[in-house]
Amino acid sequence: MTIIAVVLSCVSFTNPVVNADASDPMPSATLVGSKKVVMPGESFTVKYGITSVSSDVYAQDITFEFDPAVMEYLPDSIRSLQEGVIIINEPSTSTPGKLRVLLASLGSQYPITSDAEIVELGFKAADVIQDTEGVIRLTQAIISDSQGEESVLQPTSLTIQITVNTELPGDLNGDGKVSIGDLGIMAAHYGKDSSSPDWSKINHADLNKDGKIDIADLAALAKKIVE
Ligand SMILES: [Ca+2]
Ligand SMILES: [Ca+2]
Repeated sequence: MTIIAVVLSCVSFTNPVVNADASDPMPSATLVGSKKVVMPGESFTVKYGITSVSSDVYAQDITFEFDPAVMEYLPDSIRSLQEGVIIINEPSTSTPGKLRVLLASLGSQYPITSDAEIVELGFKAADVIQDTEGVIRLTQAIISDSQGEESVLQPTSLTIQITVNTELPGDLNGDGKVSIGDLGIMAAHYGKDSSSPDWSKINHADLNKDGKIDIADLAALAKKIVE
């Protein structure tokens, strides 16, 4: 009797992982705001930078766009954050909502060779009357190396939330206006005073700040409603 042993040999083929050229990522632009949330009329700054550059950068042509009804660029606020890199033009504000900036390195000792924050610009939120989102878009960014080889950066954008302070006297429900809804809240707390357990939550209905919610507050609120 012959025992035939069949040896199955399992050969596993390991597929080499095809690396999508991760060593050469696309050069990109970055925008970072000094604040995420501002109040109407408040100033803030935005920093423009580049990441993943593959060759030395000597010149840059960048264009920012934003809604001029929501924010404005503060003239003369732009400044370089890199030694030896200058802003050649004070960006024109003649086209509202659009800024084009040209940057250049001053000689072969000042190229940008790695991730860097390059310029800072000042903006001011408009006096909006309701919460608004302001978006600053980098719509075009072209960089050049020493050989005149141009590269287009991936566009990017930055969103700034403009939040209206609703501390309007008499606006008890926080909807930005004084109306009958506020009177409803006040009426529900009528007669309460500083000894009431929930006073800290409702004392904004004490319009004349005398420590009690009474007919004088109702009358004051009624006057604001019909004004
Ligand atoms: Ca209200
Ligand atoms: Ca009162």
